[in-house]
Amino acid sequence: MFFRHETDNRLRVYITDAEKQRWEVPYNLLPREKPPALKQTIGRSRTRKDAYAYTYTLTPSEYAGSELIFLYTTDPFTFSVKRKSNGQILFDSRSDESDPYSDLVFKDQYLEISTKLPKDASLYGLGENTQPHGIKLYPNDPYTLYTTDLSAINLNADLYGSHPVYMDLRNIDGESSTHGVLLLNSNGMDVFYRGNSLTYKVIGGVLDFYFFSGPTPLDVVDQYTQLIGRPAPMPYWSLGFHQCRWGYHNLSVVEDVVENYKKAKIPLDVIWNDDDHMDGHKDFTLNPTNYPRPKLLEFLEKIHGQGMKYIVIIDPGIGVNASYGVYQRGIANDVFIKYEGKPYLAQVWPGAVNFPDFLNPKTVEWWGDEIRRFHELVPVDGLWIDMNEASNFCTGLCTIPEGRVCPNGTGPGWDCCLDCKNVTKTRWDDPPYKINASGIQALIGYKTIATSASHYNGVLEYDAHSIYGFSQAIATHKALQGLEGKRPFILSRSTFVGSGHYAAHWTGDNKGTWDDLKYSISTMLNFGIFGVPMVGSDICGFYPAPTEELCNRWIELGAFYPFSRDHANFYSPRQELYQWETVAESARNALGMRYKLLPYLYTLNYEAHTSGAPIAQPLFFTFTNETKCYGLSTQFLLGSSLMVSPVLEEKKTSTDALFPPGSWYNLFDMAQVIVSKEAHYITLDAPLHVINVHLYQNTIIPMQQGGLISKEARMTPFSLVVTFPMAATVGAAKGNLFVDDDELPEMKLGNGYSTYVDFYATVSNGMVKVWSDVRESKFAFDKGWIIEKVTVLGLDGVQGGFEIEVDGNPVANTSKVKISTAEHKYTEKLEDRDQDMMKSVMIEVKGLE
Ligand code: MIG
Repeated sequence: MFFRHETDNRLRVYITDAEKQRWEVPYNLLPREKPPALKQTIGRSRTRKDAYAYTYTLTPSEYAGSELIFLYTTDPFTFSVKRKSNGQILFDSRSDESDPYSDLVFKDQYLEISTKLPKDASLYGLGENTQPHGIKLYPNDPYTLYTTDLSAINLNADLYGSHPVYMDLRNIDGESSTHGVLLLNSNGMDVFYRGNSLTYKVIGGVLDFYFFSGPTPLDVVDQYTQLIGRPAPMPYWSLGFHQCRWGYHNLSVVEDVVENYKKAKIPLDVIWNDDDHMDGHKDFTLNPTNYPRPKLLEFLEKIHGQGMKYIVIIDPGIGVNASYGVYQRGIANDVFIKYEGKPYLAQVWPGAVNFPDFLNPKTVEWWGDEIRRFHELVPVDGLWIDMNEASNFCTGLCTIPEGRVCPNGTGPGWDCCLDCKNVTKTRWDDPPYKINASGIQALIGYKTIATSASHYNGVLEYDAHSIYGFSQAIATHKALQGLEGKRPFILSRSTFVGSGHYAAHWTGDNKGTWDDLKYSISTMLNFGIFGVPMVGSDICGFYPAPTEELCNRWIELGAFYPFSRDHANFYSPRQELYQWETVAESARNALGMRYKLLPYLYTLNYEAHTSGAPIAQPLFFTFTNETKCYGLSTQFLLGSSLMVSPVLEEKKTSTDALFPPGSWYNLFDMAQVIVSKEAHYITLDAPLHVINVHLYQNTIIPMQQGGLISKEARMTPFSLVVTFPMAATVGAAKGNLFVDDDELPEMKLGNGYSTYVDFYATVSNGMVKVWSDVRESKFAFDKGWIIEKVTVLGLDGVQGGFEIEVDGNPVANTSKVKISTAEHKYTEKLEDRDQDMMKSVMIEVKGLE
């Protein structure tokens, strides 16, 4: 056992076998401090047998950091973590008679440890998991972590990613504090949350705990991403809208889709190909008939000229095919995962495949070279890495029967067509403890790489399974960055602790149902906590076919996902947004707003990259003391103050939305305001084309005029929306803006290609002041970016006159400036403040420069 206060807010507790080296998440993939070699055993664990009989006396040793205190006993070994400032026990592995669960067990293939929890703690995290009960962990729901190609429609099961981290929010007498707990371990595990305790049952590795002291949720993600890697900077265009589907049979269809988006005047930045462009499903190839290269290049030149981008899929399985260059070079460089000394044979879309071993430096090099070659063939703007859990159509060991050709090139065929036999069951294939794999206690090698297969340096698939997609994302990121020196965009299905540093994520195969629409919010919010803030779900559902009404509601919500993409299955009918006139209208409305908000979203991306702050956040991130927000999973915030309240039910034209206390301004009309005295639900109108988005008081957000492509929207003049509490006579608001050259790999200040602005506004005595503090103004100045309009919401008593000052200049004296107060839309008297709805006083100052 080793512990260390690594920073003021981070405590590490590391428990391993003192005698034997054990598997750990590789330090080169997830850089962090190495613990010292442990020379002696300091504690022993008790056996289960005497759990009840043992009378516990605690005379712990105690070590205090600046906020987290570590306490332990040696016989038996137990530990606990205490918050210094309020004395709360945050983690407590001590057992007592009332709780028989909490024995520490440390065996070769089975580790178990528990913590007690106060009953009213709210926990979040532990994924990837579709959580029917919402973001807050639900007692006795299973949380199994093991990367699996299991569609997102499976509730409470081990989906594509593994994130053994949770956030624990506690509210005592109205005061809340939050901490985070990471068990850095890549082996399969079941986590049992019972409401008053939590137990980890892990099938290997070490118990490497990190505790983050918070005390706010934003502090926790800041501290967490400081350890695991800050979220990747995203290129500007990736915040635009994306269209994809499986089954764009040829290039003309793709061209047609792009054309139709233009015709329908629906914004579109990125067009995607699933595996339809490939030749026989083989990575890095083009189908010569359906996607002839010269035509594709022509198409790309055209859309690139307009500022649009193109992304294609790749799967990790490399087709075993003697005439396929990628495979030949892979074999020549010995890059594949092995079984009994030979490349492990599996089956995925191309038929027989081998899986690259991304833990092998040679593989990383080869992969980079293949991406470089492909990029010369097709100048893609990003890569989509799918099936990297890894997914295998067969279980066990495959052989290629003489003369058998697996169906390929003709669409889906999930069955294993090769001859597959069970592997000889070693303890790695059939471990003594069975996690709830695939939600059915399947063997852990079920439809994936045999867990007794081996990686570089003798590492077992058993241990490295859940970092496959993570290691692939790292290799892919390295390759893309090396290409043109541009900021990479990668979308990965499988993720692990640290994946957000390299990739975005979508929530996998969902269904076009109202339930799945709702679940998408919880999964998105969870990924923000996991440090993967660029996330979204397949808009309108992956399969089988959405209704028109559902697709309306989905684009209204999906327009506010950080990653906004419509994607559909091979067998689904076409579901591009222009396919229905009503959906097109909802899309123009919702995506129209998204494109006006792009500077705000991009600034949130910068904040995510510098502080881990999720782009989409649960309400409790801002309203930490409002217990009504703790389980809220039907609304969310973009940043800390823009609230999205979607319709999630069929045949509804209104929605009940929770409004934490304060003034909330409808962002679409800027006239309606909701003033909430205490957190309560309000029924909002939401006809088919309406999505409710409200801006909180004391905020300044930057907006632009929008457009059909982010590149154009980006060049339009800026405006600021400033909100004060409704009818405020005194108030202060702030906001910020980050702009840069988004093609640069790094997103930062100080490189000469970026500008950062803090905005401030105050109101007092009829005087409104708006000012900014600009860092590195040259970049924005050279671009000719100006703020031409400031809209101030929430002012009282304009009848009494007011003055406005922008950056120290009284604007009333400038002839260019038009101050419009004519549009005040309040109809009710301001004294009627108890009413939920009032019209706001609005001041617009136009013509600023
Ligand atoms: O076995 O590439 O989740 O988005 O369309 C299915 C085809 C493989 C699964 C992905 C989905 C994608 C599909 N892929």
